Amino acid sequence: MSQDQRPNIVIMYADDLGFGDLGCYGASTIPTPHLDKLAASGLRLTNAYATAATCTPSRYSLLTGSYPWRNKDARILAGDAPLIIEPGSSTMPELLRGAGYKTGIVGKWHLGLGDGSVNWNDSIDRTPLDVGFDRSYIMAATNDRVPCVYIDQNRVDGLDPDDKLETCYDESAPDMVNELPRGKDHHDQLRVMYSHGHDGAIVNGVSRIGRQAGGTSALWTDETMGEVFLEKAKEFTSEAAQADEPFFLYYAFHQPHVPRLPSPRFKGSTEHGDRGDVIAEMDWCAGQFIEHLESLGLRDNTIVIFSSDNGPVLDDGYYDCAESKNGSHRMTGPLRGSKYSLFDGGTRVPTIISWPSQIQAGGTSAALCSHVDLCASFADLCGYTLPDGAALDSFKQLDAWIGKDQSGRDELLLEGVQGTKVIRQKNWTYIPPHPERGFYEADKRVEIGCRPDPQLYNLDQDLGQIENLALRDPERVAAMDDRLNHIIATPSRLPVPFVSSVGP
Ligand code: NG6
Ligand code: CA
Repeated sequence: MSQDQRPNIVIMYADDLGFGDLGCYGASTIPTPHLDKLAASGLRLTNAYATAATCTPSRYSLLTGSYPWRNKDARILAGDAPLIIEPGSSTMPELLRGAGYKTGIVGKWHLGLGDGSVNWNDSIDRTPLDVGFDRSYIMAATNDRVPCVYIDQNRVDGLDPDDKLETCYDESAPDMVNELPRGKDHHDQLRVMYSHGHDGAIVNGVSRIGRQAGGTSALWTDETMGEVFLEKAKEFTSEAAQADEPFFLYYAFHQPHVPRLPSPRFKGSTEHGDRGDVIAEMDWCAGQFIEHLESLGLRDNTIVIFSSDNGPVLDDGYYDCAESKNGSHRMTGPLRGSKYSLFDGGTRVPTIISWPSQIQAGGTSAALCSHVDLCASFADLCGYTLPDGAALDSFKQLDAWIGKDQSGRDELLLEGVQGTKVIRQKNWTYIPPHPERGFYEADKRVEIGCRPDPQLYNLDQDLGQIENLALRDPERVAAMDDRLNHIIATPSRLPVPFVSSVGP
């Protein structure tokens, strides 16, 4: 592709949005007109997967092109956890920057910061700026974890130098100076009660995971978070357009992750309470951003991908009526399982790609796609050669993503919660035996797909993964088990090992 034809690339990534949560994927009671329009302008993928059923592992794979278990630290991270991506490695933003793109991230990060202890009051080391982004406006982890502040480049945005910010994830550590009240001690100060975890620092009337002292000059307000990120995303895009450079933007929404606190504009806009309302809000943000691209004249040659980091969940730690108001809405459409699960509801996510100058409008494709392939696919698009040891599990799959190849991958691996794994080959899914763990939280009935016996499903005939065929097809089980273990042990693009010729 010639220099001046290089498309801009935008990845809009929802947090915990399910396969059935958008109108264009079958939701009839949550209005998502802007994302439906985006799908109508491009291609709707029905067989596309995030690599994991939780956030950090999934986002790690998206940005590095490696399966999450290649890095032992790719687990749901605390807000003060160290950066888990090696600075200077060939991440998606780094390779696009190498190909001349201006790169930006806005929104949820959750891949760690610093190298073990973060001083929030100074310039922060090891941020997105160290792994390929030119511009970064983020929250450190999740909207339910401290620190509840925005980070602009490598500084906490708006922090008064006299208002020292500290965080602590040790429940039993001594009180900190200026510590914010904790949910567990002050139920009277809570607007929404926690159901499990989430009994730490109270910010904006909602208690979070972790403890925070100070930083009150810089606290976020959940209800305006959508607009804050939208404005930053627009600002980045305008700047790139002015500089006349191609750009890559990773626009990582906080919706519909808990706590769900819609802006007044969307409060009460759906029949499903706050979960439905924040999905409608996210849809509006996506629509506003796309209109901005249009106003800059950039829509035709911009690849816009919209997807989600993992499947959906109703109660993820707060009594916010998501369960009681869900009604007949099916967050995962026809799929079994949800966030955390080895079943498809954990990882198969709505995935829309629009690129008006190249992709025919209104299509649907059942090509088997994994988010892990976007790294190698974009490298290919830009003529960038990935070095050995980079993007270990990423394949060039752009043709599948843009609807030119209807089959996509032959196989892929997926990660459930706590490192559990699944292999999908063509229309078959094999879940190896796992120690029985029917529930994720002690008091929470979340089906995560772990059983002590092998499970085999034929998705062509049984999309809902109901009928376990393992006993009827032991040969397929054995072959898929071998293949799963082989891929776990052998990344597709191994680094070249150093062999000393003179011995140890
Ligand atoms: C879990 C949290 C959940 C959510 C999740 C991360 C508890 C009991 N549960 O540990 O609320 O924050 O981590 O979600 O604290 S994710 O989408 O970022 O992976
Ligand atoms: Ca998530």
